[in-house]
Amino acid sequence: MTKLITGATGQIGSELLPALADLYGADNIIAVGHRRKPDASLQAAHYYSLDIRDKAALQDIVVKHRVDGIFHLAALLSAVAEAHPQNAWNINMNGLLNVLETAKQYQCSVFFPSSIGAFGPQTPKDNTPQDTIQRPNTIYGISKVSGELLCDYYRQRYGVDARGLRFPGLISYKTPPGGGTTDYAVEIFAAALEDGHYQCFLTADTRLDMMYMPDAIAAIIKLMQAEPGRLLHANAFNVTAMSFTPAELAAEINKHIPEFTISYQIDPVRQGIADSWPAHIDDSAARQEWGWRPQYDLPTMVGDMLAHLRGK
Ligand code: AKB
Repeated sequence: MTKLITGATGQIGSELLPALADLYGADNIIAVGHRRKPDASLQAAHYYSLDIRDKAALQDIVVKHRVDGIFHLAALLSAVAEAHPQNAWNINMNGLLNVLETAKQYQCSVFFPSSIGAFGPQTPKDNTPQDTIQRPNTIYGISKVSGELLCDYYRQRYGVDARGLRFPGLISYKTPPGGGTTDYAVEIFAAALEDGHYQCFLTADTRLDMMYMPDAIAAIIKLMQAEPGRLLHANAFNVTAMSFTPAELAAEINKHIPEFTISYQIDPVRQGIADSWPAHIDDSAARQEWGWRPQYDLPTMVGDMLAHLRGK
């Protein structure tokens, strides 16, 4: 079994890579990145610098290494996508199309990360159902809901085993996210430790779903290993682990760093994006169909983040 990861040096990729290397052996993992080269700790036996829009180059790698599974993580996040809508559409959609075409041609499974961004202002904000209205008003959200539909299409029309999750904001200490709306929930930790203060770009009461990275990695692996017969949805599963506001996160950090303070200077673009997203999604389909169960809640995540960042 050989697995290829696109976006391998990004926030999710840099932690999924060693997890897959443990599972399948480092020699059976192909890391594909664009901007950064993975460091030695990422255990990439095979690394290729590749623009995901280059289908021929992707297919050469898949054929050369007899890849049978593609974890397609390369994409622009919500805030950077809003700044460059054409690029976002081009990279997010044409990248996924190339991956699905390659999977169809060479019989690979596909993992595709969707997002809470695939919902929109008309979606119910609380206990957002698995199957509900999706009319996002951001280019990121439009690319994510289109990606979900494209995965469904390749599954139904060509039998491609395309599976996916709708991730909330992901919190991690190894690799920073790049250009997301939920990035505040990562930036706040380094700021708390280094400066004792964080200036947040969302309002104190903006409630969004979040997840700690170890749970996100476990979810990807568990979904991809799930018995296909158990999956009624297969693709675009709601998953969450906690839901909090910047004020609540700051209060939790205060339990460890009493002198830490937070202030608010709102970025209208990111606030507009956040306001269009749900506050708390219902992930019961993932729990029922493939046994999703997160390990970390707000207090355990904050304790673990601070311990790692302090080098404990
Ligand atoms: C972003 O903020 O863009 C991402 C996401 C929730 O999809 N973290």
